[in-house]
Amino acid sequence: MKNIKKLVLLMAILILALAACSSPEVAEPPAEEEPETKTYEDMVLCYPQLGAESDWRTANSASIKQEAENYGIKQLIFSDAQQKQENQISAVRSCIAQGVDVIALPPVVEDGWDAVLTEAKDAGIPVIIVDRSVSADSSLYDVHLGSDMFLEGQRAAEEMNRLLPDGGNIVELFGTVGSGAAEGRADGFRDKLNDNITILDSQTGNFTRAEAIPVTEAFLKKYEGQIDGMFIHNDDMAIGAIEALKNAGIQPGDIKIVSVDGTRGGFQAMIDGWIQADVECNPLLGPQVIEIALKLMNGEAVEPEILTNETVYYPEEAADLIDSRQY
Ligand code: GZL
Repeated sequence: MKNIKKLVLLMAILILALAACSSPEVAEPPAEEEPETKTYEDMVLCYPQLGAESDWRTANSASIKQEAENYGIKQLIFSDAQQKQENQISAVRSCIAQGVDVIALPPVVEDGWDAVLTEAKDAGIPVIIVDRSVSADSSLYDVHLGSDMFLEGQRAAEEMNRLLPDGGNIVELFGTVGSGAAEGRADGFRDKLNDNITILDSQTGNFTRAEAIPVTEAFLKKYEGQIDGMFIHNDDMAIGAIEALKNAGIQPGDIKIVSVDGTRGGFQAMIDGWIQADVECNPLLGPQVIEIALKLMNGEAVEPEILTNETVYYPEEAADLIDSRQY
């Protein structure tokens, strides 16, 4: 009898074990579909360029166009706003309407971007602020990639202090009024300028050669014989100023010039003895813009502020370096 009970118990355990093993697989819930990783070939990039006012800008535009080709992006929507903010804003709105993947905006001035940046944000389009900065809240864009303009101004002042160790009078050729580049350089310059150097006057030449000529002529007339140095916010205006200095019979080095950008034209002016120091401002931002854009397309984290490492160039090295300059 006992053996029968043992057999029945054993058979019951066996049946239960088989039942557990043979239970139908419980279908796993389908894994959430991972979004496909975007590639450069998917990218439609909007670059509403501010203008074509300088050799720096020309090099910046060329860098964006060349790298868009090198990386093989699907489409670059490039436009030239001729230094007018309203044209840039219209170009950004057109890109939003086209549903581009990323907008890379090089703002002509700092203010006036909140509305259109909000529209891009509401449309879910990431924005990279390129080169100059904006005053809009950083929540309205994803990244700022460019130069530290305040530091560039500080470096320019340190060079002017070195060039005028006993002090003196200078004038300033200001870039585009309200632009992050000009305002930052001017503030940084004043932050480090020695007290024994006086800024007699500051007028805008709007970053162009043509507009720098009459401004310099007016300086020479108003402050005849008083000007020891000039702080000029970019090489294009410096080249315009030099033309006016030549026409006034002034010789290279009579007035100490500190300029910004480090373009080939600036290097030539250093070789010719007109510019005594050229603070670098690098326009070749194409690779970084496109690489950052792809990260934003794929929702990857990107540093909110990416500043370019820059230096100062001097006449002593200009002749050796000029042939290797990329802009
Ligand atoms: C600076 C850039 C400035 C250059 C000028 O990053 O915005 O604009 O210094 C250019 O040459 O016109």
